[in-house]
Amino acid sequence: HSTLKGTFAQRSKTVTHPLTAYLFKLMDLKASNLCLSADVATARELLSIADRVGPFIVVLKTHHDMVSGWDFDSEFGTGKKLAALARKHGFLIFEDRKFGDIGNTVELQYTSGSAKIIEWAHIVNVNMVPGKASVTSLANAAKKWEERSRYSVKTLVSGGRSRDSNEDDEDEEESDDEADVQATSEGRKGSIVSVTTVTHQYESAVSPRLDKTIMEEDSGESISSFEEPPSDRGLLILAQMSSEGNFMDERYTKACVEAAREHKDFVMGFVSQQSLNTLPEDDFIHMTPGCQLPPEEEEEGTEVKGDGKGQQYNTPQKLVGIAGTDIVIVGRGILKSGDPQEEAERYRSAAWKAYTERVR
Ligand code: S5P
Repeated sequence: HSTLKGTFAQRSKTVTHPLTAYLFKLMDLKASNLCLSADVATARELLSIADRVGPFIVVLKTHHDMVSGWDFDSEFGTGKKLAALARKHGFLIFEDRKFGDIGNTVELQYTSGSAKIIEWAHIVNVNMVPGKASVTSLANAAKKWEERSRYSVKTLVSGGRSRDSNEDDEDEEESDDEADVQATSEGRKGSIVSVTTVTHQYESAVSPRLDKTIMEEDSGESISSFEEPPSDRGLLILAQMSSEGNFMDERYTKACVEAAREHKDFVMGFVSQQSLNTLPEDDFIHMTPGCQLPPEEEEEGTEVKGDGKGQQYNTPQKLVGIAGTDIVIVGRGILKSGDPQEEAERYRSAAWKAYTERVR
């Protein structure tokens, strides 16, 4: 399939989903096709590892429900702090929630509750066992949210230019969009105000104040030059699993691909063990967990064993080079090493080498 030979830069120009296009660009810019599975115990560790490993990755995968001390505050909580780090280093946040219920339930789990996953996670995934309706419902929920969040409501100030009190540092990029919006709508506090400017709520919510806090804790580095991600949300369908004896057979995987093709504006691709692009027009992105490298001192190509709890591992070379996945997802391989930063670089480099050799 052509996507196996296409470079990420090329694919970023032709792919339908704006978030996938952004991600491909990021991968090309950072020379990385690595996702860290940040399976850590506390919110403090999560933010710390995200900041340290951020430069080497393009996606940070979370399981928010295994993290203790997660702060659910919608403005200054863990989700928003992660979002600020995502902007600083240039990566997307993927909440590995594996939604798996009837449409109505998954929609509420995605948008409501304490976690309000849709607010801070660019990407989520679904376990499609209950049927395609779960994908449709998540797609509808995302659409509604995106429509609402594309327009951040500002109070009208004289002269037509408006500002939010906490966005004083914001640069003035929005003027292009201004003409598009001349509506009145419900303001945040329930009052009717004129909408005069458009910003991504997602970005404005990551207030400059918060960015600064994180910057100051760091070495005073300025915010990275990575373009802001689009406000679109994306879904990955869990089409194949890495675990021993899983029940995702070929027929099931095929149904996942069909569902993806039916929702190309929301489904970015798959969590799978291989590339599932088969039709000429398919350009889904694939992320693959169950990835480890043999220890540095051992020779290249050594088999990597599982974790004794059903997890099975393959090397980046095999997953990217042979099976044709785009991004490898690595958790304990990086987290349990003595120097996670150095180890992340070792994985980045190995996965990137497998990619460059594949497209050569
Ligand atoms: O098939 C799968 C799908 C996922 S999302 N197999 C997996 O292991 N995962 C997730 O990837 C799993 O939940 C964990 O967060 C990560 C793998 O972690 P590691 O420590 O084994 O690399």
